[in-house]
Amino acid sequence: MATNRTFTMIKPDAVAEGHSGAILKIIEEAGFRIVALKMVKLSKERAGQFYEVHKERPFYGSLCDYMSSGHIIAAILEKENAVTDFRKLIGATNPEEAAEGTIRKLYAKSVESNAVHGSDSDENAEIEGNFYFSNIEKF
Ligand code: 3AN
Repeated sequence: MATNRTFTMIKPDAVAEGHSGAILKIIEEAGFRIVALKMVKLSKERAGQFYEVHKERPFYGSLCDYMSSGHIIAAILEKENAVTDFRKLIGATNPEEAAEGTIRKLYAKSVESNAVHGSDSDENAEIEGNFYFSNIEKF
């Protein structure tokens, strides 16, 4: 069953360069309601846990270094069709392939430093939300 929720992170370089406000504005203007939000700095180990599914991929070590290199903003978002609509709003993983007007087209620098994360399924949205927020049902 669709939960109408997704999970996002604004990644370290986008936060450090001061794009958080602009990115959150795009998200809200696209009709997403922010139901939980916090700024955190992950340890490399914690970043590794979040991206555990990618641990066999060649970019895993570099991804964990990058995601623990500075503060990130984690948020749970609500909207009908949240997962699918948010993936459309952020654009392709590789910014060179991201559609005009998408968050990654605007702010991503590379396939790794791609500005934002968006869950790829309802199931992962719940798992990822629970990674950062406890008792997410209450939000
Ligand atoms: P998405 O975030 O679009 O769902 P995934 O789940 O395939 O993409 O990858 C998770 C994260 O791993 C990406 N957001 C990106 O930061 C990094 N990543 C993915 N593919 C590569 C790659 N080929 N080289 C370096 N980093 C990558």
